[in-house]
Amino acid sequence: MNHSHDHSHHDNHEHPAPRGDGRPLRLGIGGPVGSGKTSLVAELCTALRNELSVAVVTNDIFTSEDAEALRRENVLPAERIAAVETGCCPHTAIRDDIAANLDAVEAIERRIGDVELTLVESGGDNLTALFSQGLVDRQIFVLDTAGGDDVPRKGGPGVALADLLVINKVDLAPHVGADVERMISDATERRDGPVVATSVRSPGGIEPIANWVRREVLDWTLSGDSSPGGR
Ligand SMILES: Nc1nc2c(ncn2[C@@H]2O[C@H](COP(=O)(O)OP(=O)(O)OP(=O)(O)O)[C@@H](O)[C@H]2O)c(=O)[nH]1
Ligand SMILES: [Mg+2]
Repeated sequence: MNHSHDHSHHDNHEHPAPRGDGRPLRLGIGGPVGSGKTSLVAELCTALRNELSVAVVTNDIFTSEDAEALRRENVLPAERIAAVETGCCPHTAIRDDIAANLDAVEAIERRIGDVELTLVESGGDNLTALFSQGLVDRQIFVLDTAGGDDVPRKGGPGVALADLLVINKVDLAPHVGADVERMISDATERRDGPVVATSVRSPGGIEPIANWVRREVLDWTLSGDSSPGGR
């Protein structure tokens, strides 16, 4: 683990109330099926749990598999992980009909009380799935290096508009003949925001993402910005 702090876990200790008017930063994690969203959430929780109070809401169509995987991995105390079974297209549940997700987010934030960062993992979908700004304040879009190195060039709202674009599984590039440099330059051409190419499951691979999240949480709490989509 890479954190510099060495506090005990959140299940044992009280946290100072968040600053600003208190609502946690809600961060959506979207991207195609299997690109590494749950892995990113798991590694992010592990990297940040000793410095921030974190909660997670996962989306699956018919099951709560992702939430169960996160609980099995012990990335957070079980009560900090909730599942929404959307029963419909994943993009609908995060973009158009967000009530179930918003309920789950508000319920877990209320129950835990001191949450500073709420992660919402979207069900795996296609390149068009973007979160509603009524549900999350910031969003990360996760692409799979092994999913084809022409994907960033094809663009789409996730690639263009997410606050952070992650090109994940670069460790697989040599095995699938993917040109990571080209993926980065194609992606950079299609967006204004940052691009990170990494392998979240490799040692230290989550750190560039964790650093971006740390800055976003700090900005959020300092500005007290709790307006939907305030950026
Ligand atoms: N080689 C490699 N494999 C990875 C990496 N990140 C995730 N994986 C693997 O990719 C597979 C899918 O990862 P998940 O994290 O479940 O992906 P997901 O986007 O949550 O999948 P859905 O929720 O089903 O859409 C798993 O076998 C992971 O272990 C990585 O950085 N490198
Ligand atoms: Mg998942």
